[in-house]
Amino acid sequence: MPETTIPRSQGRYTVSKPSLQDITTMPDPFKLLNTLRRACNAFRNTPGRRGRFVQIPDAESVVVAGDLHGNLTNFKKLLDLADLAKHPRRHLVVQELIHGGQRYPDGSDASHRALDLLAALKCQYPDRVHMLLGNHEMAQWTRRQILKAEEDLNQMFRLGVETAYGRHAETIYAAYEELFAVLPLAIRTPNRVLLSHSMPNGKTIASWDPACLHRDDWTDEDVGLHGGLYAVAWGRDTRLETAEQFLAKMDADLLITGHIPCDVGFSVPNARQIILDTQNENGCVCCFAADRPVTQADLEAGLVRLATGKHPAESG
Ligand SMILES: [Mn+2]
Repeated sequence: MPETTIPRSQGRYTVSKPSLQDITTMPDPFKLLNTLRRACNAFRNTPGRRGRFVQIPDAESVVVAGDLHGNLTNFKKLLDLADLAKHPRRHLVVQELIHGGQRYPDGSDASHRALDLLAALKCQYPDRVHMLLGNHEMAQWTRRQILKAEEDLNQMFRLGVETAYGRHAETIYAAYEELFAVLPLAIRTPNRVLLSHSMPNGKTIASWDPACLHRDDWTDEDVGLHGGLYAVAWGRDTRLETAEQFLAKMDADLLITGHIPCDVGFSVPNARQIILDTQNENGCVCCFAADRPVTQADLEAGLVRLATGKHPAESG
Protein backbone atom coordinates (compact mmCIF):
# COMPACT_ATOMS: atom_id res chain seq x y z
CA MET A 1 0.00 0.00 0.00
CA PRO A 2 1.70 3.28 -1.04
CA GLU A 3 2.06 5.73 1.79
CA THR A 4 2.69 9.44 1.69
CA THR A 5 3.10 11.76 4.60
CA ILE A 6 0.85 14.72 4.18
CA PRO A 7 2.25 18.19 4.85
CA ARG A 8 2.51 19.31 8.44
CA SER A 9 -0.17 21.91 7.94
CA GLN A 10 -2.65 19.07 7.44
CA GLY A 11 -1.74 17.35 10.67
CA ARG A 12 0.49 14.46 11.58
CA TYR A 13 -1.43 11.64 9.95
CA THR A 14 0.09 9.32 7.41
CA VAL A 15 -2.30 8.97 4.50
CA SER A 16 -2.62 5.54 2.91
CA LYS A 17 -4.45 5.00 -0.33
CA PRO A 18 -6.01 1.54 -0.41
CA SER A 19 -5.88 -0.46 -3.61
CA LEU A 20 -8.97 -1.32 -5.63
CA GLN A 21 -8.83 -4.77 -4.09
CA ASP A 22 -9.26 -3.36 -0.58
CA ILE A 23 -12.46 -1.73 -1.67
CA THR A 24 -13.88 -4.68 -3.59
CA THR A 25 -13.26 -6.97 -0.62
CA MET A 26 -15.48 -4.96 1.71
CA PRO A 27 -17.56 -7.23 3.92
CA ASP A 28 -21.08 -8.01 2.83
CA PRO A 29 -23.19 -5.23 4.40
CA PHE A 30 -25.76 -7.65 5.78
CA LYS A 31 -23.11 -9.83 7.40
CA LEU A 32 -21.42 -6.74 8.80
CA LEU A 33 -24.69 -5.47 10.23
CA ASN A 34 -25.23 -8.79 11.94
CA THR A 35 -21.67 -8.72 13.31
CA LEU A 36 -22.06 -5.15 14.60
CA ARG A 37 -25.32 -6.00 16.36
CA ARG A 38 -23.88 -9.10 17.95
CA ALA A 39 -20.84 -7.08 19.03
CA CYS A 40 -23.09 -4.45 20.66
CA ASN A 41 -24.82 -7.17 22.65
CA ALA A 42 -21.47 -8.64 23.64
CA PHE A 43 -20.31 -5.21 24.87
CA ARG A 44 -23.50 -4.82 26.90
CA ASN A 45 -23.01 -8.29 28.38
CA THR A 46 -19.28 -8.10 29.06
CA PRO A 47 -18.57 -9.82 32.39
CA GLY A 48 -17.78 -7.24 35.08
CA ARG A 49 -19.55 -4.40 33.28
CA ARG A 50 -21.46 -1.85 35.30
CA GLY A 51 -22.62 1.11 33.29
CA ARG A 52 -19.66 2.36 31.29
CA PHE A 53 -17.12 0.75 33.54
CA VAL A 54 -15.72 -2.78 33.32
CA GLN A 55 -14.03 -4.55 36.21
CA ILE A 56 -12.26 -7.44 34.47
CA PRO A 57 -13.11 -10.32 36.79
CA ASP A 58 -10.26 -12.62 35.89
CA ALA A 59 -7.22 -12.34 33.62
CA GLU A 60 -3.75 -13.75 33.46
CA SER A 61 -2.50 -10.86 31.36
CA VAL A 62 -3.68 -7.75 29.53
CA VAL A 63 -2.52 -6.24 26.27
CA VAL A 64 -3.57 -2.62 25.91
CA ALA A 65 -3.09 -0.34 22.92
CA GLY A 66 -3.25 3.43 22.58
CA ASP A 67 -5.04 5.31 19.83
CA LEU A 68 -5.15 3.42 16.53
CA HIS A 69 -7.03 5.95 14.34
CA GLY A 70 -7.87 3.45 11.63
CA ASN A 71 -4.37 2.00 11.35
CA LEU A 72 -5.26 -1.55 10.32
CA THR A 73 -1.61 -2.52 9.83
CA ASN A 74 -0.92 -1.80 13.49
CA PHE A 75 -4.23 -3.33 14.53
CA LYS A 76 -3.28 -6.61 12.82
CA LYS A 77 0.20 -6.54 14.39
CA LEU A 78 -1.47 -6.02 17.73
CA LEU A 79 -3.66 -9.08 17.17
CA ASP A 80 -0.62 -11.17 16.27
CA LEU A 81 1.16 -9.96 19.38
CA ALA A 82 -1.81 -10.55 21.68
CA ASP A 83 -2.43 -14.01 20.17
CA LEU A 84 -5.67 -14.43 22.10
CA ALA A 85 -6.23 -17.95 20.73
CA LYS A 86 -3.08 -19.20 22.44
CA HIS A 87 -3.62 -17.24 25.66
CA PRO A 88 -7.09 -18.11 26.91
CA ARG A 89 -6.89 -15.83 29.98
CA ARG A 90 -5.48 -12.80 28.19
CA HIS A 91 -7.58 -9.68 27.57
CA LEU A 92 -7.10 -7.15 24.80
CA VAL A 93 -8.04 -3.47 25.11
CA VAL A 94 -8.09 -1.02 22.20
CA GLN A 95 -9.19 2.61 22.01
CA GLU A 96 -9.87 5.48 19.61
CA LEU A 97 -10.20 3.48 16.42
CA ILE A 98 -11.72 6.11 14.14
CA HIS A 99 -10.70 9.25 12.25
CA GLY A 100 -7.17 9.85 11.03
CA GLY A 101 -5.26 9.45 7.83
CA GLN A 102 -6.52 6.18 6.39
CA ARG A 103 -8.40 7.30 3.29
CA TYR A 104 -10.26 5.97 0.30
CA PRO A 105 -9.19 7.21 -3.14
CA ASP A 106 -12.02 9.77 -3.00
CA GLY A 107 -10.42 11.23 0.17
CA SER A 108 -13.06 9.95 2.57
CA ASP A 109 -12.12 8.37 5.90
CA ALA A 110 -11.61 4.59 5.80
CA SER A 111 -11.21 4.21 9.57
CA HIS A 112 -14.64 2.58 9.99
CA ARG A 113 -12.88 -0.61 8.89
CA ALA A 114 -11.16 -0.71 12.29
CA LEU A 115 -14.62 -0.80 13.89
CA ASP A 116 -15.56 -3.67 11.57
CA LEU A 117 -12.49 -5.57 12.72
CA LEU A 118 -13.21 -4.78 16.36
CA ALA A 119 -16.81 -6.02 16.01
CA ALA A 120 -15.65 -9.31 14.50
CA LEU A 121 -13.14 -9.73 17.34
CA LYS A 122 -15.72 -8.94 19.99
CA CYS A 123 -17.95 -11.67 18.53
CA GLN A 124 -15.04 -14.10 18.55
CA TYR A 125 -13.84 -13.25 22.08
CA PRO A 126 -16.83 -11.57 23.74
CA ASP A 127 -15.40 -11.68 27.28
CA ARG A 128 -11.79 -10.77 26.46
CA VAL A 129 -11.88 -8.04 23.82
CA HIS A 130 -12.60 -4.51 25.00
CA MET A 131 -12.69 -1.07 23.50
CA LEU A 132 -12.54 2.25 25.35
CA LEU A 133 -14.60 5.08 23.91
CA GLY A 134 -12.24 7.83 22.77
CA ASN A 135 -13.10 11.47 22.25
CA HIS A 136 -13.22 10.93 18.49
CA GLU A 137 -15.87 8.23 18.83
CA MET A 138 -17.68 10.42 21.34
CA ALA A 139 -17.62 13.32 18.87
CA GLN A 140 -18.92 11.13 16.06
CA TRP A 141 -21.62 9.65 18.28
CA THR A 142 -22.79 12.93 19.85
CA ARG A 143 -22.31 14.82 16.55
CA ARG A 144 -20.05 17.33 18.19
CA GLN A 145 -17.96 18.90 15.46
CA ILE A 146 -14.30 17.90 15.50
CA LEU A 147 -11.91 19.52 13.07
CA LYS A 148 -8.35 18.77 12.03
CA ALA A 149 -6.64 20.99 9.48
CA GLU A 150 -10.05 22.56 8.81
CA GLU A 151 -11.48 19.19 7.83
CA ASP A 152 -14.74 18.03 9.45
CA LEU A 153 -13.71 14.59 10.70
CA ASN A 154 -17.26 13.45 11.46
CA GLN A 155 -18.33 14.25 7.93
CA MET A 156 -15.27 12.50 6.46
CA PHE A 157 -16.15 9.40 8.49
CA ARG A 158 -19.73 9.45 7.21
CA LEU A 159 -18.49 9.84 3.63
CA GLY A 160 -16.17 6.88 4.12
CA VAL A 161 -19.08 4.70 5.22
CA GLU A 162 -20.97 5.85 2.11
CA THR A 163 -17.98 5.06 -0.10
CA ALA A 164 -17.76 1.58 1.35
CA TYR A 165 -21.40 0.61 1.70
CA GLY A 166 -23.31 2.80 -0.76
CA ARG A 167 -27.06 2.42 -0.35
CA HIS A 168 -26.56 0.46 2.89
CA ALA A 169 -24.49 3.25 4.44
CA GLU A 170 -27.27 4.73 6.59
CA THR A 171 -28.05 1.40 8.21
CA ILE A 172 -24.39 0.59 8.82
CA TYR A 173 -23.78 4.09 10.16
CA ALA A 174 -26.67 3.68 12.62
CA ALA A 175 -25.08 0.42 13.81
CA TYR A 176 -21.77 2.24 14.42
CA GLU A 177 -23.65 4.80 16.50
CA GLU A 178 -25.21 1.98 18.48
CA LEU A 179 -21.74 0.58 19.06
CA PHE A 180 -20.42 3.95 20.30
CA ALA A 181 -23.39 4.15 22.65
CA VAL A 182 -22.41 0.92 24.44
CA LEU A 183 -18.64 1.29 24.65
CA PRO A 184 -17.17 1.62 28.15
CA LEU A 185 -14.96 4.57 29.17
CA ALA A 186 -12.92 2.88 31.87
CA ILE A 187 -11.68 -0.62 32.57
CA ARG A 188 -9.97 -1.86 35.72
CA THR A 189 -7.83 -4.97 35.68
CA PRO A 190 -7.93 -7.49 38.56
CA ASN A 191 -4.65 -6.02 39.85
CA ARG A 192 -5.92 -2.45 39.98
CA VAL A 193 -4.56 -0.96 36.78
CA LEU A 194 -7.04 1.52 35.35
CA LEU A 195 -7.36 1.87 31.59
CA SER A 196 -9.10 4.94 30.16
CA HIS A 197 -8.66 7.16 27.14
CA SER A 198 -7.88 10.20 29.25
CA MET A 199 -8.73 11.65 32.66
CA PRO A 200 -10.53 14.73 33.94
CA ASN A 201 -8.29 17.78 34.23
CA GLY A 202 -6.99 19.24 37.46
CA LYS A 203 -9.63 21.96 37.63
CA THR A 204 -12.54 19.52 37.52
CA ILE A 205 -11.18 16.39 39.17
CA ALA A 206 -12.20 17.44 42.70
CA SER A 207 -15.87 17.72 41.69
CA TRP A 208 -15.80 14.90 39.13
CA ASP A 209 -18.16 12.11 40.19
CA PRO A 210 -17.31 8.56 39.07
CA ALA A 211 -21.03 7.70 39.35
CA CYS A 212 -21.40 8.89 35.74
CA LEU A 213 -19.38 5.83 34.70
CA HIS A 214 -21.54 3.42 36.64
CA ARG A 215 -24.83 4.26 34.98
CA ASP A 216 -26.08 2.53 31.85
CA ASP A 217 -27.93 5.56 30.63
CA TRP A 218 -26.44 8.97 30.10
CA THR A 219 -27.65 12.52 29.77
CA ASP A 220 -26.69 15.16 27.23
CA GLU A 221 -24.98 16.84 30.15
CA ASP A 222 -22.73 13.78 30.77
CA VAL A 223 -21.34 13.95 27.22
CA GLY A 224 -21.47 17.74 26.93
CA LEU A 225 -18.55 20.12 27.33
CA HIS A 226 -18.51 20.02 31.14
CA GLY A 227 -19.88 16.51 31.58
CA GLY A 228 -18.36 13.67 33.55
CA LEU A 229 -18.05 11.31 30.57
CA TYR A 230 -16.71 14.09 28.36
CA ALA A 231 -13.97 14.74 30.93
CA VAL A 232 -12.73 11.13 30.80
CA ALA A 233 -12.52 11.16 26.99
CA TRP A 234 -11.20 14.67 26.36
CA GLY A 235 -8.91 15.59 29.28
CA ARG A 236 -5.34 16.69 28.65
CA ASP A 237 -3.95 16.76 32.16
CA THR A 238 -0.97 14.51 32.90
CA ARG A 239 0.11 15.79 36.33
CA LEU A 240 0.83 13.31 39.09
CA GLU A 241 -1.60 14.95 41.50
CA THR A 242 -4.44 14.74 38.99
CA ALA A 243 -3.65 11.11 38.17
CA GLU A 244 -3.59 10.30 41.90
CA GLN A 245 -6.96 11.95 42.47
CA PHE A 246 -8.47 10.16 39.48
CA LEU A 247 -7.06 6.81 40.60
CA ALA A 248 -8.35 7.32 44.15
CA LYS A 249 -11.84 8.00 42.81
CA MET A 250 -11.62 4.92 40.58
CA ASP A 251 -10.13 2.74 43.33
CA ALA A 252 -7.06 1.86 41.27
CA ASP A 253 -3.29 2.21 41.63
CA LEU A 254 -1.87 2.79 38.17
CA LEU A 255 -3.18 4.39 35.01
CA ILE A 256 -2.71 3.67 31.32
CA THR A 257 -4.24 6.17 28.91
CA GLY A 258 -4.08 7.09 25.22
CA HIS A 259 -5.24 10.35 23.63
CA ILE A 260 -2.01 12.33 23.76
CA PRO A 261 0.19 11.86 20.66
CA CYS A 262 3.65 10.46 21.42
CA ASP A 263 6.13 10.34 18.54
CA VAL A 264 7.98 7.40 20.12
CA GLY A 265 4.75 5.51 20.83
CA PHE A 266 4.56 6.06 24.58
CA SER A 267 5.24 8.53 27.33
CA VAL A 268 5.65 8.31 31.10
CA PRO A 269 4.37 11.67 32.34
CA ASN A 270 4.33 10.85 36.04
CA ALA A 271 4.92 8.06 38.55
CA ARG A 272 1.41 6.60 38.19
CA GLN A 273 0.65 6.90 34.48
CA ILE A 274 1.76 5.62 31.11
CA ILE A 275 0.45 7.08 27.85
CA LEU A 276 0.32 4.83 24.79
CA ASP A 277 0.08 5.94 21.17
CA THR A 278 -0.37 3.17 18.61
CA GLN A 279 -1.31 5.10 15.49
CA ASN A 280 2.06 5.56 13.82
CA GLU A 281 5.14 3.54 12.82
CA ASN A 282 6.58 3.82 16.33
CA GLY A 283 3.30 2.69 17.87
CA CYS A 284 3.61 0.94 21.22
CA VAL A 285 1.35 -1.21 23.35
CA CYS A 286 1.69 -2.49 26.90
CA CYS A 287 1.55 -6.18 27.90
CA PHE A 288 1.39 -6.84 31.61
CA ALA A 289 0.49 -9.52 34.11
CA ALA A 290 -2.96 -9.10 35.60
CA ASP A 291 -2.92 -11.95 38.12
CA ARG A 292 -0.41 -10.42 40.55
CA PRO A 293 0.47 -6.97 41.86
CA VAL A 294 2.37 -4.79 39.38
CA THR A 295 4.37 -1.60 39.72
CA GLN A 296 4.78 1.26 37.30
CA ALA A 297 8.22 -0.22 36.48
CA ASP A 298 6.52 -3.52 35.54
CA LEU A 299 4.19 -1.66 33.20
CA GLU A 300 7.13 0.18 31.63
CA ALA A 301 8.94 -3.14 31.19
CA GLY A 302 5.86 -4.43 29.38
CA LEU A 303 6.02 -1.81 26.63
CA VAL A 304 6.29 -3.32 23.15
CA ARG A 305 6.79 -1.49 19.87
CA LEU A 306 4.55 -3.16 17.29
CA ALA A 307 6.95 -2.66 14.39
CA THR A 308 9.71 -4.65 16.10
CA GLY A 309 7.88 -6.76 18.64
CA LYS A 310 10.46 -5.56 21.18
CA HIS A 311 10.66 -3.14 24.05
CA PRO A 312 11.13 0.38 22.63
CA ALA A 313 14.54 0.63 24.34
CA GLU A 314 15.71 -2.33 22.21
CA SER A 315 14.10 -1.03 19.06
CA GLY A 316 16.58 1.73 18.37
MN1 LIG B 1 -8.22 11.07 21.77
